[in-house]
Amino acid sequence: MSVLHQMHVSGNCYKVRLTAHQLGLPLTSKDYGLHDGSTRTAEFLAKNSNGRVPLLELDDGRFLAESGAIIWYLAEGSRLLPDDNWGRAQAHQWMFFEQYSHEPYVAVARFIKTYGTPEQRERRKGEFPLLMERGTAALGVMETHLKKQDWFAGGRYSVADIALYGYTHSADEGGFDLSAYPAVSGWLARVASQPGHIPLSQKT
Ligand SMILES: N[C@@H](CCC(=O)N[C@@H](CS)C(=O)NCC(=O)O)C(=O)O
Repeated sequence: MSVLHQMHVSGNCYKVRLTAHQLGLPLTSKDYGLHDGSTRTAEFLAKNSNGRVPLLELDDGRFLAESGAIIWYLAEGSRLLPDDNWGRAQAHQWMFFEQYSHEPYVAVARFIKTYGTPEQRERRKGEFPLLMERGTAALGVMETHLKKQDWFAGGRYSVADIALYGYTHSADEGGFDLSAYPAVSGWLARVASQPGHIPLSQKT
């Protein structure tokens, strides 16, 4: 069975658990601490030289890093990938958007505000104006899209929705007010009502 190396509260790791659960793919997990440097040990760096989770360990000993790459790999051949080339290109568009314009702000604000140590919160409080400005911009881009369409790519629920759901649904933990985004809020409810949905708190 594949092993998900993870930090349980991480939205990036949740994307993988959610995808696997919705596709009925068995997964076991190995948990790492948020503040103990356990993804930076020589043993872990031999598995992923980037020192980060999620990291998927396949039965044959191969390792795959990066949440977007992992959920795409798991979803290959399933309903969670759009059918045609244009739909898949749209999925990539939104997954790259998530990694460059959304996650670095929405997820980092959440980490510092809700999961940071008191020392981290104090040391990094100067980052908040930029995190809030850029995170708010990303939520605005999502709102504009979702006013016109129910899903991000291919006309139905896909890995692009899972990638964006990971940190959008928990954006309030970063200090973002989701009530200001009615189309995003409607989409969050649609995602949560998909078959096989699990909350972030659920273990594999
Ligand atoms: N782009 C990566 C980001 C991975 C990432 O930032 N992982 C964090 C947890 S969410 C981590 O492993 N942090 C531990 C560290 O940097 O030492 C992805 O989408 O998987």
